[in-house]
Amino acid sequence: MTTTGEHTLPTLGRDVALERGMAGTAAPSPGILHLGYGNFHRAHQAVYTNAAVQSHGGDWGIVGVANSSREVVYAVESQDHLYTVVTIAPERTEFQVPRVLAETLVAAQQADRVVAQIAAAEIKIVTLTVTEHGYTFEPSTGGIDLANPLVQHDLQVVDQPRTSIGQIVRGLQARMRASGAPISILSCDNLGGNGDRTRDIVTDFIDHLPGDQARDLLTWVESQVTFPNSMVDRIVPATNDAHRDRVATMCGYRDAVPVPAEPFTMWVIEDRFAAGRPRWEAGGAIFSTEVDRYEQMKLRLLNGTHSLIAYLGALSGAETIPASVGQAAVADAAHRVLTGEYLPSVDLPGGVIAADYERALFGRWSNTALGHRTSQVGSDGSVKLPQRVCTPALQALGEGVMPQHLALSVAGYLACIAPLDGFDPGPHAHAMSDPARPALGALAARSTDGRTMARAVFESEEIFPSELAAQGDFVARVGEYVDIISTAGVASAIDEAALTHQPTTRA
Ligand code: CS2
Repeated sequence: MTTTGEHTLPTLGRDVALERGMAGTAAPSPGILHLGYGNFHRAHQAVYTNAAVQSHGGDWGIVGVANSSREVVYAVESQDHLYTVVTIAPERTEFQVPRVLAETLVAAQQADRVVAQIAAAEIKIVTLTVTEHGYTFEPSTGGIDLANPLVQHDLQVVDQPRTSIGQIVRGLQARMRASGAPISILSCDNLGGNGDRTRDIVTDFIDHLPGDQARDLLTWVESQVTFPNSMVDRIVPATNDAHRDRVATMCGYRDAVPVPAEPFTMWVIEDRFAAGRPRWEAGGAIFSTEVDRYEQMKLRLLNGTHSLIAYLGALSGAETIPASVGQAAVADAAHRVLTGEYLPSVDLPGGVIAADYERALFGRWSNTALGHRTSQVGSDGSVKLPQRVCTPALQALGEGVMPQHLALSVAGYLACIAPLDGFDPGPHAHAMSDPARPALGALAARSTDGRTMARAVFESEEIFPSELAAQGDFVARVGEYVDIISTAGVASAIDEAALTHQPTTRA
């Protein structure tokens, strides 16, 4: 019991659920293991799985595996595996309690249990939201990152794998030896061709296993494991006290870990499941053979433009995405990058009309009630931006057009994460986390101006692939924008991009 103001509120759990007449409070037996148990999964896949189980039944309970943080896991455990999804539209808020979480684990402490669960025949699908850098891949080859010490650990040591890919492979190895039952690995991260990419990283990891471990395992994986591609979409901010208070006030119970989310939600999946799947259609999932088109559209038009809005916003003092896109100049830059530089590189799925999709995106980004922070979208740019920017930039450059706003996006990122000496990008940029911060900071400290710094960043090939580094004019333009941002301010850089903007034509 917790006391808020005059009221003593119960904490969410089985008793509260029963009292409120929530049908079937017990989760079904586990059929899915999810790696990366965080807010996105809890407001997306868990909600679809809940809808599937509520309307069609099935043993599709979820084993939620957090990577290293115990915080959410402890909280949901103490709430009988229940939590609230708070759907926030500007004009209304809705609450839902999914009942599909069967068990929770923390990989950093229970990796053997994770492996054992992946090996267990009742688990039929392993799903992942481990974010881009959780795939431990080497950007230039797309294969496993052999320079990563955790990967090396997992290749050499069988027990307690420390990377998600290591846990999957050790789980598959044990499964092959135990039942040999087929299974699917379903990536739900914002990576182009996420299923194919996961398969390539997994098989490359297996290839590098010492001794003769690879041979039988590769053949078994090829015949018994599928890696469907999927496109996931729902804006899910981080939880804060305002969300907890809203649940307390509106629902009459305390939930330490509610998940805020926008009303829009979309999941497009390739229907290639080796051992069955929940009827996710019940939650609105679309099974399609055009997943690649949906992915490309979402990754570039939504995520790519989102990055620009985040960096320009943070640099102009905007704490949230709606505050950023509420500035006319940022909205104009976002329209230009979306229609002029991203859209020409996208093959839209059948039936999608670009103008409608764009209008819907601006509506979603303008959801002020959601409070999605620029620092959240701007975090991890070193692994997000290459997925978003490279192909469209190379396409435009191939046609002799300088993609001004793609260069501005990269410059905005560099100015936020690795500011030149004497430039303060402000609190929202400081709040962005990025694994490349130390390395980029060192490059910035050695650079006298933006052009030198951009050259050093691209030459290092730590973030962007060599094809883009070879585009000298693009690299120089990124550097010029860094200089304009650092000396004249972000508003001048936005003006400069608008003045020089030339849309790419369709290839
Ligand atoms: C965002 C995404 O943080 C980011 O990079 O662009 O998390 C975005 O909100 C989701 O992909 C929406 O589906």
